Amino acid sequence: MTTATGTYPLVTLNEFIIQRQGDFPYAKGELSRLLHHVGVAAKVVNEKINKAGLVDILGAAGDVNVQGEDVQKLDLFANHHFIAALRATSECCAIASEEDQEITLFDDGLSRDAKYVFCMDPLDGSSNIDVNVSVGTIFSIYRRISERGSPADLSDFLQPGTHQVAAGYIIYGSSTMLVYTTGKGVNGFTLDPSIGEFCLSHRDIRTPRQGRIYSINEGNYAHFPAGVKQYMKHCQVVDPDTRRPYSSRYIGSLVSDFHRNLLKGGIFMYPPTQKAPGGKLRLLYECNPVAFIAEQAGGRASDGHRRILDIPPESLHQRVPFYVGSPDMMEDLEGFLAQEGDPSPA
Ligand code: P6P
Repeated sequence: MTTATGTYPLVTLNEFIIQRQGDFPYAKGELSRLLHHVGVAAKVVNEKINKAGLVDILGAAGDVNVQGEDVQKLDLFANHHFIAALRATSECCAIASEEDQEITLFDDGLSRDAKYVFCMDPLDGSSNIDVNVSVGTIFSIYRRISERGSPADLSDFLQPGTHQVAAGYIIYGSSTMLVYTTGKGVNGFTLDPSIGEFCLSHRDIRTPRQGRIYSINEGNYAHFPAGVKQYMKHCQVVDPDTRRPYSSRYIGSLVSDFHRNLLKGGIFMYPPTQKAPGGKLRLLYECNPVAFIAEQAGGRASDGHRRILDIPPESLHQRVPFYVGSPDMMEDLEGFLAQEGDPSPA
């Protein structure tokens, strides 16, 4: 049988999770169940996002739709459904979300004793939905460090990115994909709407060492550190031997910009700017999960001076400068940042 994704034997997300459970001899299936429910929530959110353009029919956020339901902003809708799906697993004891100032505790019986905590940006780039630009969900999973059976606390979330047990994103684009890692490589699954399953479409993703794409919001150029400005000029030099000038590609949706560069090779940069002197992107649920995936695919991620995964978080919604992509391009950038004795935060 042939479906939209290909012919049998299709490997669905659930089949893959079960197959790879062997990677963790001591695993009892808790992480597998968590990942399965992430896939379920992703399908629910995907269905809603695909209809987002039908505001006239569905109503805009704040309206009451024809069923008499309050129409939620899609990022609140996504937040609600991912929290509900994770609560249902009883495998997670708390969630940190970009949408909520404080952590959400799951303190009912089984969940209170669960060994994982979950960080997420439920719908990153949601301002792009109105103009039909792809958006994404980004997530990161840690083992709790607080005592099981007691309520989770901030210490469970303020762990360095190296402690992540899994990380991933869903990109709601021309097709909907779920890309994740558990530290044994990166695999991508494309949602096949004809069977309602995420099917393995990108096995063991490896990012090219060198790419020809640089992604940055050039509108902030005046406030970039000198080393970033030098690197941008480096990208724009005409030098056929090094296949420069590179191409500038910037969607303004982290998951979309990162996913394209991951597959094709490239570098994404969000330096300090006048509006965001400490960087704009969030360490816990944007930079750490993306950095984990990048490194697992052979790429690198830093704040310009430190490996992202090594940064000890100080607060739940902490922002950092973020540079991520092909290792050779990251090395070139960091050379310029070092040359300039760049003053951006160490
Ligand atoms: P700017 C979207 O709002 C987001 O958080 C990321 O998805 C994206 O990479 C970045 O902000 C874009 O920021 O300032 O260039 O619009």
